[in-house]
Amino acid sequence: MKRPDQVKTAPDQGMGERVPPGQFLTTKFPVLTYGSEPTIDIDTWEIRVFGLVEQEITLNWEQFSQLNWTSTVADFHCVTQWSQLDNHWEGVTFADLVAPAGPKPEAKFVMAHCYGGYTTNLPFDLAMEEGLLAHKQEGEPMGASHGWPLRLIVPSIYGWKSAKWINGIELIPRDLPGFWEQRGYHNDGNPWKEERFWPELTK
Ligand SMILES: Nc1nc2c(c(=O)[nH]1)N[C@H]1C(S)=C(S)[C@@H](COP(=O)(O)O)O[C@H]1N2
Ligand SMILES: [Mo]
Repeated sequence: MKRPDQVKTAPDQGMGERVPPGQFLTTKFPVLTYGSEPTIDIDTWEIRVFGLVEQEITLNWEQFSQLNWTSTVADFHCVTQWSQLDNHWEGVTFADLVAPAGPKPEAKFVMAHCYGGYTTNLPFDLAMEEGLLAHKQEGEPMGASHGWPLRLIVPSIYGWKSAKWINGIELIPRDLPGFWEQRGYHNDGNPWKEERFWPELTK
């Protein structure tokens, strides 16, 4: 991918083509959470797929565990300027999770809902292409502060779209802003275009 010209870039750390403009590499995975961490009991944990679907589904942890699991390696870019490369995630693709619900053709966007009330929005096609519902990080169940037992991972957009403690996937016809998108973050969050905050705020 090409960097836009004229943008301020982080110092070259030898990974130039993989580090978006204005980002710095880190080797540990920082925790970034707004507000307090939700407490989750795996026995009552659920995830629900609803909205523009043929049939709403709700899975408990045992049912989720029986889906088709897969692993991926991906980079992660937080809008607060850290990037971490080559993270290993294991879980179920967004596409595999929503398939049994039967997404309707009118489903164009996704609102991700989380324990604790956090939300974030993204295009349905993007979620279908690269979304992963991850349980394991670097081969181990992820830490509570990283979203245990399940978080969304969408590597090509900023990390705030990677909803931790996810418990709902709502398919919607028109785009709506999630938690940070209502509070000044860019709607789309493409790190290669530095879509960090509302254009009005960065002029
Ligand atoms: N539920 C929830 N998900 C969230 C957040 C949050 O505050 N609550 N923070 C987001 C932000 S801004 C980032 S950068 C990543 C950070 O993930 P990490 O804490 O595992 O590094 O989670 C995202 N997902
Ligand atoms: Mo972030």
